[in-house]
Amino acid sequence: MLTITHTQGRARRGEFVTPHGTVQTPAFMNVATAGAIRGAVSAYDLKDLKCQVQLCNTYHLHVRPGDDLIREYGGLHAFTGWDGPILTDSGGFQVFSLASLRKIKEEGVHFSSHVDGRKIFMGPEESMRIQSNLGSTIAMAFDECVENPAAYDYAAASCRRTVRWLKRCQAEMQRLNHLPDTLNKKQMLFGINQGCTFDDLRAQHMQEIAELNLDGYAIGGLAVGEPAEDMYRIIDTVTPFMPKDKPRYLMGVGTPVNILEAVRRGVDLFDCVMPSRNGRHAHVFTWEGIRNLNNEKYKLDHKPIDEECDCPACRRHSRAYIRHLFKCGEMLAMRLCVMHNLYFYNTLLEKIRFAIENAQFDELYVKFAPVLDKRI
Ligand code: PRF
Ligand code: ZN
Repeated sequence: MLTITHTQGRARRGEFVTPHGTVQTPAFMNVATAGAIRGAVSAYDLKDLKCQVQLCNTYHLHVRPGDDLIREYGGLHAFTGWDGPILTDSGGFQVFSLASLRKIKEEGVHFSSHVDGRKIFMGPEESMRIQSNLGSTIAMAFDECVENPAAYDYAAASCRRTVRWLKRCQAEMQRLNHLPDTLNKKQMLFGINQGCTFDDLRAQHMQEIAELNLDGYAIGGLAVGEPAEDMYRIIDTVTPFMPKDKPRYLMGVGTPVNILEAVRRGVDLFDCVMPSRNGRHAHVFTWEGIRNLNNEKYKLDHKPIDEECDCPACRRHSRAYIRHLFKCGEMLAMRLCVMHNLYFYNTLLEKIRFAIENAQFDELYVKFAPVLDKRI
């Protein structure tokens, strides 16, 4: 259940109660694909970075170290040392983006592992069993994320199958949550809307899955190469059919401006590799725009990454020092920039929440939408 405490236009400020704690929404979920945020950031850093939710991956953890091992260990919370909410993505997207020799059938997907080429089968039931072994707070439904651009007929047939898969996910999760030795008997299930860039498919699919009374609803299949305008249009198309009292999650999005645009259209949850991936490449987000710390102009710059930021990196270190660490290939360079970027994203969402509470979201949007994605 999501309790909406404030709204401004279509933007929502809410509280999402989970068995592992309450998430203040809108929220950013921090990507820890294989159980760790890439860039040497540990679970003990997460609270300092204002992280609320960790996102891990069914496919990666199934391939290595194996969900059986994690279950035997005591689940993903014990394994990673994070006791807050964990969302696991179903593998649907990763199977389509990473695995090779893929064969999609009604029962599921046959593919080869990206690690060792081993043949794997994953369908809705397998994905739910793996996520149940991981004991995550929220499991995502097993879907097909169709590549962009797609033919209409293929997209339509894929949508039909994703609905059938979702019903199988729901039945399997209900069965697993009632077994006596299940790790998290209150595991939640989110459905995923698909339909490529076709508005009629998107709307119809969302109406169908909204009837299933799931714990939350995601918009998938976006940020896969389509123009941002298409993404915003599809959000406008599907949100009217999304239940008001359930969280709305835009998967794999995005830049700070994408997030502002989506919140304005009524989205509550986000995840993206951008803060960690960009940080590892010396690209840092600031309230003035995006800097590249490799740039010569920072070589004697005493200022922190962002003058307004009080993250662990900005409290102590200068642009000149971090630039030097990158030049020397020191791991600390990545760690500092990833920490700063995650802090920046979580602070952006905090500012968004505060603005909606105080009916100031329009001002926040006007102030930041023109600058945050710019390179400076
Ligand atoms: N499906 C799943 N995970 C995802 C996506 C999707 O469509 C996306 C799309 N950007 C990111 N992660 N299961
Ligand atoms: Zn900082």
